[in-house]
Amino acid sequence: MQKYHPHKIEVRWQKEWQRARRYEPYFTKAKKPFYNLMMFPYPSAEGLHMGNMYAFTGSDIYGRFQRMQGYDVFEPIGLDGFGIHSENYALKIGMNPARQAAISEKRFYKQLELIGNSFAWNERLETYDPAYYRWTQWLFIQMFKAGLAYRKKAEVNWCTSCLTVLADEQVVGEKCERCGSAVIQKQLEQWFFKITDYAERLLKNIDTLDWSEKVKVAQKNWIGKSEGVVIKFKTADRAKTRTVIEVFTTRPDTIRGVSFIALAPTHPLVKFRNLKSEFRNLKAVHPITKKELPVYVADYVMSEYGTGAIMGVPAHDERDRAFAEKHAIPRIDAPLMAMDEAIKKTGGRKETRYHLRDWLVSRQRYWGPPIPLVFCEACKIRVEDSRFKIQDSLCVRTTELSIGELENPGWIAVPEKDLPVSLPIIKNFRPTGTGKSPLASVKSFYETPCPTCGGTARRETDVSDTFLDSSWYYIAYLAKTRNQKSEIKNPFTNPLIKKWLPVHRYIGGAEHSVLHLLYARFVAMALHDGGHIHCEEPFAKFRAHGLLIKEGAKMSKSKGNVVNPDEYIARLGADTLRVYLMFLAPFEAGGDFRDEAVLGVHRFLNRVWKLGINAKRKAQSVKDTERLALSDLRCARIMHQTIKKVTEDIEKLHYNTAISALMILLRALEEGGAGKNEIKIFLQLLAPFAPHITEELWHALGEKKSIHVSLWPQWDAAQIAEDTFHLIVQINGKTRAALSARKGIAQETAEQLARADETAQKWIKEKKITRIIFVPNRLINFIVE
Ligand code: ANZ
Ligand code: ZN
Repeated sequence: MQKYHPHKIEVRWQKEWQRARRYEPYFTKAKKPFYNLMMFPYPSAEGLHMGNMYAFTGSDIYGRFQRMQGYDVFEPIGLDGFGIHSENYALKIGMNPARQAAISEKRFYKQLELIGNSFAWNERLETYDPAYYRWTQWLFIQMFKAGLAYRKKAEVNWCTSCLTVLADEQVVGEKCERCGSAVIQKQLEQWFFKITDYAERLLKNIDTLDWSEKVKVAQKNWIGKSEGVVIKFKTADRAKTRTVIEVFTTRPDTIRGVSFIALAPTHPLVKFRNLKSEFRNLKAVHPITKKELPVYVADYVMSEYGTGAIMGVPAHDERDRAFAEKHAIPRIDAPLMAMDEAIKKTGGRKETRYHLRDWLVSRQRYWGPPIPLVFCEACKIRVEDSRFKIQDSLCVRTTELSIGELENPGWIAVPEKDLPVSLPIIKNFRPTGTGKSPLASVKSFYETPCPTCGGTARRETDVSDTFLDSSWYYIAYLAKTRNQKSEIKNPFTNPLIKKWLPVHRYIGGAEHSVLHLLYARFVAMALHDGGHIHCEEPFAKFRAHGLLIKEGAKMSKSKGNVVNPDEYIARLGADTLRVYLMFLAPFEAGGDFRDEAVLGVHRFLNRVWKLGINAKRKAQSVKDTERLALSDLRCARIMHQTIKKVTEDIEKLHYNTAISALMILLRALEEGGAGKNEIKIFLQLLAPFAPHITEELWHALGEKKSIHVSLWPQWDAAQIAEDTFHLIVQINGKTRAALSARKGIAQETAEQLARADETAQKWIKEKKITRIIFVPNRLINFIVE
């Protein structure tokens, strides 16, 4: 008998699927489009690791399942190859990131081919491809023109190892999200996107999304809406001019307990006064008691939140208490005040604040899309001039200037026809650490004529954040499709967007909850408002997969426990590895990778192989009847139960229990001497998990079309119900039919059922029945002449 050799069949099928464009939907004509997206990987140095494969397989199973439900599934793949991660690796090995990218790309795609996913290879993309980042730059320009990009000097996060600024979302516990090094604060002038303008919408829409609950909660917390009150405290400083300190509080009812005021270190008043020590003299007046309160500068007050100043209530607030104890400030245990009264008496105004900060998008690094803006001194003067004019005449827009150009005098967008602003290949791409990008020392790059006045201008030399690249890639995939009438010039005006977006199902890591998943939502909203796309939420359904761990620890390079899928695939085949990974635990829970257990799954597939090949041999010798054979009937219930279970489990991403159900069914089929039909159904149910072996056996059993476009089996509820049994109908002791019947029926009812059945009828018709043998809950046998 032919043995199971995965490496022989897997690559052959992968080639065949690609040749037949099996997984390329007909984009324009698709009747039931289903966009099955998974977060694209950044090509790390080690190549695809087992964690990637875990995520991709889980997403692919769902895609394959939907395809068999008759959907036109689009499952694209690409590489998120720009950014610090790739650049850090290139630095380590001393190779230009562009050259390194070409090498990683080849390797990654090869590995991605071997895992047997139903990728639409034709639409693959790489974010560092100039044809791609040209549109990332275009997107930047739209943000700029719409007034959603601005330049500001601010206290920003600075990674001491990556030597660049980071967005708040990229700082995890005061460490860099990418490299784990310490993050410090630096005053730098940077580009920001006004994501805060969208805080309320980003928050409100969350309730309409079918997303993993933990991701929704994380986004809500990150946006951090607070309904509070701003209260004014006058200063009682006799020497200097009197000023007012505004504090933001969510507990105005504690107003009587206020015993001090604290300012953030960068509060304007601190800067104005310059010397911290001077503050000992500064006092504020309590708006109700009129008592004088000391004013402090405290690190725990954040400059970017609320008003950057707080009222200290040691009696009710933990941090205030700690601070008061340290500085020997009295604690006042006064009764709470009715809210309304507190607001009235203090003259406070209600305000809503969000913790969300604007998205810092510039990076002082090399490996990213140059920010497509130019700075011109001459134009700056002109714009500032026209700004005054606009203010003077109160006219809304008298000039040709975009909001971005008006709000950032001197900054001009590179004209669309001049995109992309190409990233030059340079020798010294090492981060400088000076707060400037390496491009700032490449004269041939930054020297450029001003697009508006033609004078000498200077290009922006920072590049944009990688998260801008990945904020729109799901739109980009649709622009690379075949079978459109004309070539897509602008991916954002692609007619396919309407048909295929929002993404129907998105799968990825929960670590992107407040990074990619928030940025992509924001960018979609901005694009929607700009009239570019019809939907403002990009991902209708999102599920976070679990993490793959190894012997209890998260797989990571630093722990040295990263497992590479290649060797397993070479040894046991992709199908074994796929089924094994999905068998570990529910997909959303993650699992613990253990070597020994892989072999168990391999044995399971070997048995599947045996069953299929044996059935093929039998099929050649014995004529396969369409009716269920007597021995198969024992399998019928479990068969239908399994169809139901696997269908429902896949829908819930409970792949592990679907696989165990298939293991039980396999045992039943082995013992019951299953017919070809049952084996085929079994193969269909297994197909999303193990696409190669099932395709091979499917064809061995005589099928001509791919199993992956066959229709998913349906279960018969009557067959599953525990109170039914298969009534065997015999004529002269020969089985002619099997009917589903309720347990405990009397002979009379059984007779009626049998006579009503078409097949049985044929045998009884016009015959004289001499005797009827009835075995309750089993059979009815007509003895005829
Ligand atoms: C008095 C008070 C009494 C407060 C009390 C809390 C409890 P959320 O819910 O996060 O919005 N706060 C305001 N601005 C701050 C800043 N820039 N940095 C640090 N803390 C700040 O928190 C609002 C509360 O956080 C505010 O209400 C203020 O302290 C503090 F028993 O005012 B509260
Ligand atoms: Zn100019």
